[in-house]
Amino acid sequence: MRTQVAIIGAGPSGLLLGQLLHKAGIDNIVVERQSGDYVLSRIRAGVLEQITMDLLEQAGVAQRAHAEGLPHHGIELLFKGERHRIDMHKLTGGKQVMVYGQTEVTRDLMDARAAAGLSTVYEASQVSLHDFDGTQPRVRYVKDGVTHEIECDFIAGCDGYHGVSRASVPAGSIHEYEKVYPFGWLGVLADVPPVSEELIYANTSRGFALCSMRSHTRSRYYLQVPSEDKVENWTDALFWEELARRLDPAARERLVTGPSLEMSIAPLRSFVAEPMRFGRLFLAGDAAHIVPPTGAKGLNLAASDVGYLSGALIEHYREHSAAGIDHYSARCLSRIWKAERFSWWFTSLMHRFPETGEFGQKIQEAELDYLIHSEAASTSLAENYVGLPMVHSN
Ligand code: RFL
Ligand code: PHB
Repeated sequence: MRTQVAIIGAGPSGLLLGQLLHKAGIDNIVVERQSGDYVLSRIRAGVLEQITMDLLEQAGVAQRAHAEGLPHHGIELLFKGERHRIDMHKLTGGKQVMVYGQTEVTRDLMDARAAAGLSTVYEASQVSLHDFDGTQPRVRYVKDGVTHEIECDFIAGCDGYHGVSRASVPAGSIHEYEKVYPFGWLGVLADVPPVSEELIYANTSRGFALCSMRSHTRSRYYLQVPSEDKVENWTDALFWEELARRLDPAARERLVTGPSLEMSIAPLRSFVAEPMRFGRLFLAGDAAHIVPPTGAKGLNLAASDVGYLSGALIEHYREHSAAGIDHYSARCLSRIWKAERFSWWFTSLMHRFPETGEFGQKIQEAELDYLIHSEAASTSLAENYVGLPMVHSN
């Protein structure tokens, strides 16, 4: 088999890259370890930046996100028992985010890929990457007991944090930066109306809570839990009881509970691997970096990486120029580190840290008080939350 770009991973970064390349007439094959249904069963991100929406549009898959997504102009910060609104729309000169689930983004991309008749190999095992330091890279995998090989010009490693792509790079060629937080997020998805029109980020003495949504009838809620906690320790009743305790009285009153459709715990981590290009192998999305979900940046960074990568590959094929390829890693990392900083800062501001005690809580409350009363500080939060621009020069 031969293709121009072999893409490892059918998560949002792999599928979006495939679609952007296809639109530009660049041939690609996606190789995914799991089944399509498994990929769609993972409940993850919910907030899309305008830049992500623009890329979905460029890929020709934004219709349903526009029709069914919920544009949000602000978020609410809850601390010391009261909610305060950050008007992102006003503070950023008219920007907004779109609340639309990652599962739906993935479904739209899968449908578009199938409709265009592009090849995707699901349930591929023993995926391995070869010769990306030369001019003729290859990807090998086993499907139904048979070994296959793809010859290609480039490999895009879009296979997430636990994927094979980053692991294929010689240890001496890559530098990894990591911070692990002493807590995780327990998430529940339920078919109940959201407690509020906008997302509520809550700092409480019992720990962080987030009220999010997928639609007017489907809610997504999260609770900060210790790293060692297990989902088996929780029931729906315990979850709703603890969430209610972390809300203000008015929200508690409005909270509608119901059976969970999904309950899981996600660990919180900050991670960056540098560089993101190794000869003819490019890393993109969670394969190269992880942010704690507090800033809602993971999927958005995956999209902007793929925006840069598709641009670079299009430049290579159309203009025979290596400029985009040569600048790929630096361009991505400049945006990634700013999102890493924002996600770390917002996580540090909103969560209970075991080691900081009452003093830490007082400092957080002082910063939150400053944040809601200072236009400079709330503008900084707003401009990061809606997403910093993609810069194309170096
Ligand atoms: P993914 O989604 O992990 O997809 C990688 C794909 O690669 C496959 N794979 C392999 N395929 C072939 N061979 C191998 N050896 C392979 N190894 C793995 C996997 O099966 C998978 O299908 O990475 P991608 O595409 O880079 O996308 C990244 C996003 O999924 C991630 O950043 C976001 O979900 C993060 N995130 C959020 N991001 C936002 O922008 N806004 C949010 O509101 C937001 N909320 C969240 C989040 C992540 C969460 N969790 C569970 C970590 C909330 C949560 C709770
Ligand atoms: C979500 O809806 O899953 C979500 C929203 C905002 C975040 C993280 C997750 O910051």
